[in-house]
Amino acid sequence: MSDPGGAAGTVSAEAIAAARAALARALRVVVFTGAGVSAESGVPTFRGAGGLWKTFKPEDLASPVAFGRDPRLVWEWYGWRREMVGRCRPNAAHLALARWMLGRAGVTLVSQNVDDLHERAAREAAGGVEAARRAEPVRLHGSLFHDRCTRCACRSEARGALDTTGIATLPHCPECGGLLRPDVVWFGEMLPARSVEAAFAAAGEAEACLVIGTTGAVYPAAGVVHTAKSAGAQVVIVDPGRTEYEDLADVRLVGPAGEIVPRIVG
Ligand code: BJW
Ligand code: ZN
Repeated sequence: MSDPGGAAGTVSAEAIAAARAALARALRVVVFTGAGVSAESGVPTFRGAGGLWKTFKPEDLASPVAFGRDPRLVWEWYGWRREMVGRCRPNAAHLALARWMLGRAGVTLVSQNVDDLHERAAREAAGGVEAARRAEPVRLHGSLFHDRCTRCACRSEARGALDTTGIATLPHCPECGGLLRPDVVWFGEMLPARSVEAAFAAAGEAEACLVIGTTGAVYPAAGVVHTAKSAGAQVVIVDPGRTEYEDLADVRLVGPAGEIVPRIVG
């Protein structure tokens, strides 16, 4: 493995050039993002210092069992996150990726994020909903801003402020009256089949794989990068910390996404 840029805290011009060259050479690119791409927008990551899972246990708040036991508590937590993330804005990394995808063919963005910041960046960069489509991500873990019915499974955009005073005030399905839940993927749940298919198909065809801000610890999503590597893709990692992909990386850019991503796709 050649590892230009691997030394912690340094991003050499050589490493940036290597990443740019790998992306420019590739006819097909898969970009795989995690919570770290949104860290500079103010969205907390999950693991590591300040991560959500340091303060909150997923089994208490982000699991089907927790929701069955106390939907009000789970909705309270998701209400708090919706408000916090709703105030955040796409950062330089989201925007650079969106502009890049609007300007070139052959890029599939696959995201584990539920914060909708890639979608908002796409709309901002494209100037409209329709034009934004080609810069939208394949979402593997759902969206904080969508609901799903626990009875009929229909999906809807979250509307209005949440009232978590009691079960009756929680959001209910406009179609069947069933209790709604956040449309995110909790541990032990299946990922949306079409998204998984699209993500792994893109990874299997990719000549370059750009990985931004994920520890690569959560499966099956993390397998996107392994699939791309097995298919012969050059793997470029942008992350200030260590990830599960150290052995796969052809180029490591150790630093924050908001600084590095615009330099490699701008
Ligand atoms: C920066 C930065 C800056 C900081 N710039 N970077 C195989 C082996 C072992 C276990 C399993 C397995 N296959 C499946 C499992 C079980 C499980 C799993 O993977 N567990 C592992 C943790 C061990 N997977 C599942 O349960 C999945 N479902 C499934 O497998 O279904 C099939 C099945 C069903 C039934 C029975 C058995 C199998 C579902 C996983 C759902 C994950 N859900 C969450 C929550 C979403 C909802 C919500 O937000 O409330 O998704 S968990 C959380 O982790 C979230 C994320 O999308 C996901 C990944 O986290 P991510 O993005 O990597 O964040 P961090 O915090 O880990 O990393 C941040 C990175 O950013 C770090 O590297 C920083 O350094 C970096 N960073 N600042 C750039 N400025
Ligand atoms: Zn319903």
